[in-house]
Amino acid sequence: TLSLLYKLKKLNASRLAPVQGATPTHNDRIGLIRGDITSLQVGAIVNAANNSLLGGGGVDGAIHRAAGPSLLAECRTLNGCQTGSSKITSAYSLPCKKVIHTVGPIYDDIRPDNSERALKGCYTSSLNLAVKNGLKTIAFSGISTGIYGYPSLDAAMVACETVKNFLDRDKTIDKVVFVTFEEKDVRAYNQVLPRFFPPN
Ligand code: AR6
Repeated sequence: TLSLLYKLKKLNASRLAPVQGATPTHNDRIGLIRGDITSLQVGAIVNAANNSLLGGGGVDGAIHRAAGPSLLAECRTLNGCQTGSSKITSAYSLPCKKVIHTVGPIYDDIRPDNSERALKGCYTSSLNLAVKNGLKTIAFSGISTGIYGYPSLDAAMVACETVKNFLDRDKTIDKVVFVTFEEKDVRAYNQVLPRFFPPN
């Protein structure tokens, strides 16, 4: 019976998931995947950028490489972006429709409240841009959890809480996918997700 339940659950998850290019799990409105965000055929992928919006390492570098040089050309016209805010561009060679560039905080362990406020701003401003642009599915990279040093568990709490508050009020977004890359972030999301979103 257990294995049958498991198979049914998997079948159900794949039927409900509107995201191509990965197998998101969790429930019908929330996905968690470990993998390459550049391969997702979603409405928008969210890039962990810096204030210049002119590219960098980590996921930012991967997104610019996969999108091609036209992305950088468009980013040059945007005059940067403030920490905790987001800007949207075309996706060029990427399979998603748009790229939302958000600037996470460099984690400040003396003033963690400031970091938290900025990180919340990243999630809220990105979701607002998705809604404004009529995008139904959005995939977030682990903003600030790489080079910017935000502790994974704290960042996952902020991500889940902010997304939950948003989705409770918004009815236009079909699915939010959290994309993890490193094991530490997979563990953090597996711990935090069920506290905010009931699994299917
Ligand atoms: N593909 C997918 N995810 C990745 C990749 C990749 N190739 N590399 C890292 N991650 P980070 P930040 C995950 O460092 O901490 C850039 O230089 C990583 O495991 O990319 O916000 C920008 O230009 C982590 O979960 O971004 C900024 O200067 C998440 O992506 C600065 O880094 C974010 O890690 C931003 O730092």
